[in-house]
Amino acid sequence: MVTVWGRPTSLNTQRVLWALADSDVPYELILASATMGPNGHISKGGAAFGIVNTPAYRAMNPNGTVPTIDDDGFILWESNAILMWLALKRAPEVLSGGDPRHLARALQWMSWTNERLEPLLHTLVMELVRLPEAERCSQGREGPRGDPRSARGARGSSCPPALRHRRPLHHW
Ligand SMILES: N[C@@H](CCC(=O)N[C@@H](CS)C(=O)NCC(=O)O)C(=O)O
Repeated sequence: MVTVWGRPTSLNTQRVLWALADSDVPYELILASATMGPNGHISKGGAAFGIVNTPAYRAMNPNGTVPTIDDDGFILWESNAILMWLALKRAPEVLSGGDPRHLARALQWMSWTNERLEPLLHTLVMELVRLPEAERCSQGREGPRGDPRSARGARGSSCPPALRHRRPLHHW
């Protein structure tokens, strides 16, 4: 049995749950988050699932992020590392076809998304969905209202990196 701490609205949790389901590995999901709860993001006034700031959780995952897994006593965090673990240990035939080239190719794209794609996606979700409008960089917190890319020069350091400079979003 694998125990997963996470939340269903987390992309990083979802990829782990997806791999477990595809591999028919029995698992238990414990809802955990500092930012989301049963009624959505805490910025909307709801309570978070919690757990991630407890000493017991921090002892497993000092980042306080989700997901974290416990696989028969083996604790692991970082979703892509968890996927590698599952592919190597739990379901090599299903998740890699037993071919190291498939694993290497998967690692290539997972590294690319970590490095290049997800920081920008995070910025978009925060700016377009989660932050109250008054707190968005695109709404004048650090510059003129409207498209953040229309601002002249560099933005303040509290804006996400992707919004700090006039840099087209497709420039990855
Ligand atoms: N690189 C990490 C990112 C972990 C992460 O930032 N997870 C987000 C959810 S997608 C999180 O913990 N958010 C804060 C929270 O929900 O408390 C991974 O792939 O596991």
